[in-house]
Amino acid sequence: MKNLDSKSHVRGESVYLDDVTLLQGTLFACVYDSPIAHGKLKSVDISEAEKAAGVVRIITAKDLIGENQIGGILPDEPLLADGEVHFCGMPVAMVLAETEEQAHRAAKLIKTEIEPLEIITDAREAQAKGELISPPKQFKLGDAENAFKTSEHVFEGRADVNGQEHLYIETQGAYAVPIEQNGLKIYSSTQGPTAVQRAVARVTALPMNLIEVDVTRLGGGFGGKEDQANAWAALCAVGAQLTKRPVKYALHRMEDMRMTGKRHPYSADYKIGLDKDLRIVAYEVTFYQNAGAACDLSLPVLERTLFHSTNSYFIPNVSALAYSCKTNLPPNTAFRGFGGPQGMFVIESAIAHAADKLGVSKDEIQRRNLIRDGDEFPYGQIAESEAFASWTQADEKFDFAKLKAEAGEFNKQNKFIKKGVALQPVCFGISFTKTPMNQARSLVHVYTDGSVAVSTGAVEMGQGVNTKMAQVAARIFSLPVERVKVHTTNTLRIANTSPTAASAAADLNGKATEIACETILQRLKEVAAPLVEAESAGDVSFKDGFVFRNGESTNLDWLVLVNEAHMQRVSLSEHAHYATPGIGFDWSIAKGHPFAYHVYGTAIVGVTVDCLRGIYTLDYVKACHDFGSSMNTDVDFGQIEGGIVQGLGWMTMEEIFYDSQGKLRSNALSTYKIPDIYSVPKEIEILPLETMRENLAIFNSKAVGEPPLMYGIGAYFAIREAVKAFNPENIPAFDAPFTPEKVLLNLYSETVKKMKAGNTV
Ligand code: MTE
Ligand code: LUZ
Ligand code: MOS
Repeated sequence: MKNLDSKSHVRGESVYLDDVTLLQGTLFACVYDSPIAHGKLKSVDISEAEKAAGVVRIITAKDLIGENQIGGILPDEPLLADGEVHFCGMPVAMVLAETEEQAHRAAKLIKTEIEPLEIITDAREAQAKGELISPPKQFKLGDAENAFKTSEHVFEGRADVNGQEHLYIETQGAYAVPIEQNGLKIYSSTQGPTAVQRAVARVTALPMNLIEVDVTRLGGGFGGKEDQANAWAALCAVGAQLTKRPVKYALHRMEDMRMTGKRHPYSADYKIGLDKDLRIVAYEVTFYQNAGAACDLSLPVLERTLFHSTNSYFIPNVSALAYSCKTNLPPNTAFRGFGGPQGMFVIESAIAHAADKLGVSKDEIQRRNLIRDGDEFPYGQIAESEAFASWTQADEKFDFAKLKAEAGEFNKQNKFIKKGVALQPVCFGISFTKTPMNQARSLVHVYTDGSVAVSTGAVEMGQGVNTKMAQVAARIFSLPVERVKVHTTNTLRIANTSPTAASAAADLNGKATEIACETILQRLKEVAAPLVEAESAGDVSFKDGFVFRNGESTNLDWLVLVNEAHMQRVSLSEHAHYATPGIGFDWSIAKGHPFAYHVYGTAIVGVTVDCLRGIYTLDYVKACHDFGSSMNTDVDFGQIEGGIVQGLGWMTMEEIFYDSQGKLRSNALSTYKIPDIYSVPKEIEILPLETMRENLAIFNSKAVGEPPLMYGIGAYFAIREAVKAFNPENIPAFDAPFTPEKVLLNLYSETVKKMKAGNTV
């Protein structure tokens, strides 16, 4: 089963925001954003810009009819700066002009007077100064403090992990069109149509029922459009409201990189205690999350860092504390993994630290501590663990000992080229950690020609969710998938949607679609029963477009039956609702059962480091991954490969760099490098985990969007192994990404130290 979008993608026929036909009279927007990271906004001078060719209107905070506020979780994020600027790239004013070029030209003519205030870019500095988004959060299991006292080995250290630019191919953007009664129709490149609808309602003071948000598909979101599509839609909406003309804004790449938030950088202090059998008996960790200048999604991201702070390991005594630190950077946001990867990087660092000091291999400690059935996560949920199964099946298939021995042998033979190998287990919880978000709806129509139209709350962003939705309907109706069309995500058809996020879109919307289709099918069975002389609807079933009675085929086909139902005035439409059962979390005690299930897997990552130049190649990623039972192996393998490569990029070459003034220096594709076809692993091999366990996934097909990204963490530790193999005196600090520059400095860290001390070497 191919991704249904593949043909129209290749032909360039798929419709993205920029393909929406523009109406006559459309204006184009361009934002003037703050050149200063923190300061008092003394004045905004738009006089020159107003006179520029094609300019129709310039909008600042004071023009807004509604509230100047787009903060979804905390009201701390003005749409347009008012009185103060909090980060470089913060929108201050918006130019509306007849053409895009004119809007951009005029924006350059805006002048501001900003009285500088102290700029903080570092999370630890923010925490020390009391600049927090909200009070810290904590998870506790057992008694870590006491457990350290009796631990055989205790190690303490620090780990740092940088952010990541989403670099969706399609940049952020929106198109707002005025409709009747001062309403607005918004086309938005968003993962959260309802979030956009709410933000637009707030800044325009319109009721939500006058705002229609429509999403065709995204050229990638990766979390970057879970919340941060709101600003651009809100700006277009305000422009359309004030000018009564349609307004379009699609950001240029450098605007997008400069003005939008990214994955959160974290710094952490850890303390790990082991017994004589290498069992981790205690773990204490403090996270400093760099939230940027506003909350955005930082708090739920921080929570997921806590949820995944022990990754796939069972540790009986845990104390994890997390600070969301307010800095003068663009507000950081959701990014595939949602804080989980950062939490996992820190426990992996702690384990690597212990392994270094104890002279054992890191995977020995990893393996001995894998979580098992019945073990408790620090947040109270009891594991139904596939950690050990995925580890063993991966080992049987890929032979860890052999791969490690080969690398060791190679390293003996080669002085300046070294290989490194690392194992990376992953455990990721599926469900929004905020329980009420785990709901979805689906609207299914069967038309009288027998074709089927499906609308759900899921947004297609390349992950193939539309294909999966079509498969659900086709499977329940037993029709060819070509008879089903999945339509745009639209707030008039599906209201109050959760964003397409948390890897849960296929499960939540798929289950709603399943319910809607089953309901229609039940009605059809009741219509069919007398027609095929069945005793009851229960004796009727469907296969390949025909009605079956007690398992035997009849002449009654789908088309005739559908029309018969319509003649009998039986509804051929259904709007169904699904809410994940059995989940919940009590923040007052930080315990509960937040996840419908976990996804597990184990990867082995191999790299080769050129120890003269510091450059490396990623040789292979081999993983045993828990799909449950995949409903679309093409799509799911694509998700795994994409997730792995994105994780590798985060851990190796992608380096976001803000200077001390809070200016983004890695602000273009010339200075920010993501994996290309030459840098991806030569080999990615995925083995589906064999398991018969039931789960809450749609058709038992487990969520696949985010978990594979975390296999990428293995690359960091594989490179580290190679660096140590070159010179065992080099003990690299835990500081991701491991860029070639950092590798080089680490390979020669002793030399660098001597040079710094003024010695000749
Ligand atoms: N795959 C593609 N091609 N493009 C994307 O933007 N986003 C990822 C993942 N895979 C993304 C992707 C993220 S962050 C999430 S949460 C999931 O897809 C969301 O989709 P799902 O819930 O349908 O898995
Ligand atoms: N978004 C969100 C997410 O709002 N809550 C979550 O728990 C989550 N998890 C992963 C990715 N996005
Ligand atoms: Mo994904 S970070 O949940 O959009």
